[in-house]
Parts: sequence; structure tokens; C-alpha cells
Amino acid sequence: MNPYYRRARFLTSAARLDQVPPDAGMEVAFAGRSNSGKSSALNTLCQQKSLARTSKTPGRTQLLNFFELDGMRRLVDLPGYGYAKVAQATKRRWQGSLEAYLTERRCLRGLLLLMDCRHPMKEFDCKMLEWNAQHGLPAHILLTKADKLKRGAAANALRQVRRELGALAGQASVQLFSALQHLGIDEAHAVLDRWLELEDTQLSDVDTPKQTT
Ligand SMILES: Nc1nc2c(ncn2[C@@H]2O[C@H](COP(=O)(O)OP(=O)(O)OP(=O)(O)O)[C@@H](O)[C@H]2O)c(=O)[nH]1
Ligand SMILES: [Mg+2]
Repeated sequence: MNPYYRRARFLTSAARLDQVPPDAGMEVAFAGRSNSGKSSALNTLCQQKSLARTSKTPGRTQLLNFFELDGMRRLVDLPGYGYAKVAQATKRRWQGSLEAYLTERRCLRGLLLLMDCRHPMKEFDCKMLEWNAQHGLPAHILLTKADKLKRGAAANALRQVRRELGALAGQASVQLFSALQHLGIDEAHAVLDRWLELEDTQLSDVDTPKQTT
């Protein structure tokens, strides 16, 4: 596994789009319904226990949280959508911000779209995939919590999502993932490596991470 991700450090949080870091370098965003396992996946992929806050309470991540691998490359933990208890007005505001971020952020290289493997391809997931396709942004789906399904059922879920992707398959790929069992990490890293141009990067090639105080 590429040790580069271990360098990830919290950079900043943004409650609104006018608070995000400058639109430069490269970014990959983690999106998905509340409780789909975004923060857990980010921690697992960066081999850190508590980089991003995880929670049993859905809707916990209400900000865009930026983590930097180096001065050029960032991972972004987006607020989860589809959380029923959030007021309609708040929900609309979030969805508007999400859409604006996805469609206007020029440094965005790709979207990791997380879906609980037991409930994939819900309405807003499909909307995210459509926005991405419209803007030529590649998406990679992590079917999370694969440990919750037996092997055969997980393989079925994967096949089913591939089928449902249909015409979008050229721009969206999909895999099984489990933060709990560390399943699918290499496969997800391969996608991140490609998007963040890390394929041939050795740790020794880059500067040491900035110290956070
Ligand atoms: N069994 C299992 N549970 C998981 C896995 N990944 C995450 N969870 C659990 O799912 C719950 C939600 O995980 P989070 O990573 O906080 O989800 P999130 O998508 O960041 O949620 P929000 O920030 O609220 O949108 C937590 O209780 C996690 O422990 C997994 O691979 N397997
Ligand atoms: Mg979260």
C-alpha cells in the first residue's frame, strides 16, 4: 500500500463554499449518504484511527473537512446527505452547496461515492452520478460495510450496481470496501493514485509534511 496517504493531515473545515481553500492543486472528495462510512473510509485509506471524526449518529459531518497529503493534494470529507432528521431548508442549502462544489471546483479530480452495500444507488446517489457525468468528473463507488454481507451477497450487490450504472459505466467504476476488515484498500488506492498523480511518486520524492500546531 502506498505509504503516501499516511501523511494526511487535517487542513481546515468549511461551513460554506466561500471558506474552502484556494482552488489549486488536486482534490478528491468523499461523498455519500449520512452514515455510509465516508469518515471511516478516509481514516482507513490514510491508515489513521481518528483523522476524520466518525460517528454512530448520522449527519455528524456537517462541514466540508479538508485533509492535505502535501501542498498540492487534498482529500475532502463532504457532509452526508439523505439524513431524515435535518430540516428541509438546511437540506436544500447543503444540496445546493454540494452541487456547487462538485460542479465549480476546478481542482476536483474525482469523486469517491460511498454507498452502504446493503442500500446502494438511492435517489441522491444517482443524482450525484448524473452531476458528475454531466461535468465529465470521474466517480468511483465504494460499496461500504461489505463485512455485513456474506461473500455471495456482496458479489451480487457489486454485480447489481455495475448493471445499474449502465450508460454511466464509462465514467464510474465500483468496488466492495470494508473499513472494518480492511477490504478493498489497494483497489481504492489505485484509483486515488491515478487521480492524484501519485502512481510513480515515492515518499522520498516529495517534501516532508507541514507540521500542524
Ligand atoms: N461494520 C462496519 N461498520 C462500519 C464500516 N465503516 C463504517 N462503519 C460504521 O458506520 C457508522 C458510520 O460511519 P462514518 O464513517 O461516521 O459515516 P459517515 O458517512 O462519515 O457519516 P456522516 O459523517 O454522518 O455522514 C459508524 O458507526 C461506523 O463505525 C465498515 O466497514 N463495517
Ligand atoms: Mg462523516
